[in-house]
Amino acid sequence: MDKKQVADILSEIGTLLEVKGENPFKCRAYHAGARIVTSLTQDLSVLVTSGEIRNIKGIGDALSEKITELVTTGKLEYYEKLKSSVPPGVLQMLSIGGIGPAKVRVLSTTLKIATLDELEKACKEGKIRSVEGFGKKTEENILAGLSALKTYSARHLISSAEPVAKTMAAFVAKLKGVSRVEIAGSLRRRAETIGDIDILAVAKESEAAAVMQSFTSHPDVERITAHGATKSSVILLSGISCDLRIVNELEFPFALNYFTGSKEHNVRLRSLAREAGYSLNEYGFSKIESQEKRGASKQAFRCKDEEDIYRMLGLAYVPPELREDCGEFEKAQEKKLPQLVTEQDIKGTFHCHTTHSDGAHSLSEMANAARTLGWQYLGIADHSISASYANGMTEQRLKKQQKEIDLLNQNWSNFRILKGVEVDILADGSLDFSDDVLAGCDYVVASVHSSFKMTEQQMTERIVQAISNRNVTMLGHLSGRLLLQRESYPLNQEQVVDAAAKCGTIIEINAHPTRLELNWRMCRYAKEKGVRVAINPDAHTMNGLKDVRFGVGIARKGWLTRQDVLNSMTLKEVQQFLVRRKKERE
Ligand code: DGT
Ligand code: CA
Ligand code: CA
Ligand code: ZN
Repeated sequence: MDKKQVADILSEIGTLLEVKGENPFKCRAYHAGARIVTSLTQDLSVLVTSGEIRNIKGIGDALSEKITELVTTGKLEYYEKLKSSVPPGVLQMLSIGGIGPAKVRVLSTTLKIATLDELEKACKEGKIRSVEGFGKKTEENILAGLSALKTYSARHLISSAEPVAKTMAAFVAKLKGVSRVEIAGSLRRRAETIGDIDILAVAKESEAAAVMQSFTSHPDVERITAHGATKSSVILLSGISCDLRIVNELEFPFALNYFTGSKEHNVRLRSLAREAGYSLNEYGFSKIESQEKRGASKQAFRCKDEEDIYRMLGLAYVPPELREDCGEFEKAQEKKLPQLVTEQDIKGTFHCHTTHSDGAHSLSEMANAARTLGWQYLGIADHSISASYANGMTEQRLKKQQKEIDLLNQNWSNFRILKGVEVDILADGSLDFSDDVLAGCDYVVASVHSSFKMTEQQMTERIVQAISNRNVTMLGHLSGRLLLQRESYPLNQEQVVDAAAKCGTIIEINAHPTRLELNWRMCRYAKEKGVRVAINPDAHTMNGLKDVRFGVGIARKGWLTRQDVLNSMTLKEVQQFLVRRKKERE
């Protein structure tokens, strides 16, 4: 378990204790412990093994024991027990924006509210406002929070859905009689968020029932919502639903194509098939005979894979990411689909954090993790001074970091840490570091982190002004949206892209699974305007570097090729590019 995971659990314990009405000092100790763990510069497992964790200021015996158990076993009995002592409905109430643990406690004790439905009812009946310390405003906040929860909890981040899908698919693949397994649906199309997981398997007919039985009795299954011979659906403990469909070998390509979707793509593909005199569905492909004879004397065509299906219709193979009925059919007809960027094209990245601001790992830890991924460079862009919540650096601290980078860079001949910084775009569009300091960096990422409440025009002008600064190399997370949490601030994204095109500014695809923007639709607009993108994980941990792959998914979904993506340059090319760009903007 890494620092972040440990810190999250400690702070959850603090919250649970608050809900249970425990001594406030005890609650605060856990929240404080979480903050201390996050900001530790040393390796947590070393501190635990050596027992030094006990001597850290603010971490007493109770906390150090719990941290030790978490780090060594990956679990904590105290936490599991505490969690199970709070009714599930009350836990859910904590995930609503608009009420904190203290209020949840009051509602569950005075009004005996134990589920979200009861909470909604109490709000609508105006019962909440009668409780001391609550008002009409709180009622409205709770209702708004509930409605957001409903919209959002129906979908999942790709980072939560993907590992679950892989586990279930690997489980099915090992079952007797199963010869093929593929994850289909929105996950295969690399959508921004995932409704449910769709798994498709080829199994011997004689084993299909047993396969379904094993699938529905997997230990991660919380509830079975459908159990059939060819299709079953379950809700997993993680809250994500998962469908399994079993087909035979011949049906597989058609089923894979159908269940990959999107629905809109399927509809178009079927109608193209129909125009060509074929009938296409999830089981096969056949020549349309006369209306009455359909089904009876179907002449079925074999397709060995999805490529075959597209070929039969005179189309180039359409990669799953492009199957959104957004122009892919026209290009596939002309055989002019782009050669999409791949994970193997990625040679490094640009927007990562270290312990110099709010990252969990040191410069050298991050660099070594990047080298392990086979990268040639790692761009570090820690926060600037205004990001005080994120331990933003002063100009002096940035200079100190750069010296440290110079020293580290002497260690390698084929790898470099690039010296970047993530500067805050202030409300008036200016940046919080001086031009001199920015000019001393290899590159500069500029991002909005505060003052979201502006009109669309103000926000657009603010960002356009920032990226027009000649020291700014790239724009960070364009719209500020957080998937399943927060909408974008009002912004005319096209205008910003137009401005970026004019000054040659790069726009990042922030690959953090909660951001994933430039969104894929805007990627296409950016490409049209000649704006290059950089795929940035915004990593705060070594593991976070791997998020780049989600960004590659978005880039592919946005029709981008390796030429459109800065990270596909080699170290040498990137260094030359950055120097040249500086000269051009002088
Ligand atoms: P999701 O789960 O909301 O993230 O999105 P999908 O695309 O995975 O949708 P899902 O799980 O409902 O269905 C999987 C695929 O099955 C979908 O992408 C296309 C196909 N499909 C489902 N329902 C229909 C339909 O009514 N018509 C057609 N043509 N295809 C459908
Ligand atoms: Ca799905
Ligand atoms: Ca589904
Ligand atoms: Zn960042």
